Amino acid sequence: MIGDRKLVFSGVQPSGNLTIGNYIGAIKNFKEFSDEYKCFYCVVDLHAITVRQVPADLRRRTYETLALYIACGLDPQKNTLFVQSQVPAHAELGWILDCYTMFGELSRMTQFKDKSAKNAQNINAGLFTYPSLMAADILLYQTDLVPVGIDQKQHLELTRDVANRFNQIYGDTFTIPEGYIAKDTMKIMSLADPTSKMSKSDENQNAVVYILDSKDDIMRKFRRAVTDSGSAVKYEEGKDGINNLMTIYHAFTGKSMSDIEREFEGRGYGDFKSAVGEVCADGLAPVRCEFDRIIKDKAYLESVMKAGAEEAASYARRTMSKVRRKIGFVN
Ligand code: ATP
Ligand code: LTN
Repeated sequence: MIGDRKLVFSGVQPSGNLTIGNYIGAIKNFKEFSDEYKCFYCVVDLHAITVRQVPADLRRRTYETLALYIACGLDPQKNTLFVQSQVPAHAELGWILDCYTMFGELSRMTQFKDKSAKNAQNINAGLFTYPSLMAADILLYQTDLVPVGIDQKQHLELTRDVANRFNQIYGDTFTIPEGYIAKDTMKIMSLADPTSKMSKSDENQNAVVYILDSKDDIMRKFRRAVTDSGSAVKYEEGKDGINNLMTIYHAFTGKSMSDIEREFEGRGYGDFKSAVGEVCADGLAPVRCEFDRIIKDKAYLESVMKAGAEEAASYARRTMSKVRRKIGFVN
């Protein structure tokens, strides 16, 4: 809480080109909080290096992720937009919270299991302790609300557990955060395999629609999207492919599932896939246009980063001095 305003924190890794999963599940919702809440939106580059990154690509994507935040409507005057590694308190509190997070807890994290399977040659300690760094991100700012996709629910629960544990040992130190998971759009699935999450690090380019894809690419990817053998546009258990397309259509049009069913009654999957492509491409066109403009202005982006990091650091400092004192570090 800041005065009587609640505090919102969320982050996106600059680990690849952002997808419509990131957009619908997370970023698109961020700006809804800007008017009422004090919002911190972070580019979490420390998290991104848990998977090996090419340095030049990481740097470029850090600028791009920040530019996308702004292109998606996050006004840097109203929101604190910053880069995680530019506020050293994240790493500092991350280490401290490592010491209050149990090996067994971290071993149960499904993201760790998934990523270890995908990166068998680089199962590093950072990949394992990723959730305590995420807890540090959130707890540093005394966050009330964390908007994320459903895949992050387990990490949020761990954050709450660690915060409660710390508070129990040392007395009230951290606000216990709540997740904000938009129910109807919480998980956008891969277009090639609708049983798995659409993920920016997927190697199959056709499985993923990127926010910055051209209209032609978007249309082509939706036309090729895997669906089941039926033909009616109907939201039903087990029809993962069509359910996913309906969720995406809903996200861009605001129409309910039953309205969508009515709209496409008697029309086949082909028609529907083209319609999803259209609303998605049209919905993203203004974002792409803004992005193209903003990304050219490095100096502007750097000024946003700098102001953001300074403001974030000043909030973080307050929590850190409390934490340091409670633990028994000499000031
Ligand atoms: P990676 O593939 O590198 O693990 P990612 O695509 O899962 O990345 P993150 O940067 O880890 O993306 O996630 C940023 C935010 O986007 C998180 O809040 C996450 O829950 C949300 N998100 C990511 N993918 C999806 C998806 N397919 N559907 C809904 N939300 C998503
Ligand atoms: N773990 C998240 C990214 C992330 C995050 C955060 C989200 C890092 N720190 C703090 C919300 C709050 C992910 O993989 N999507």
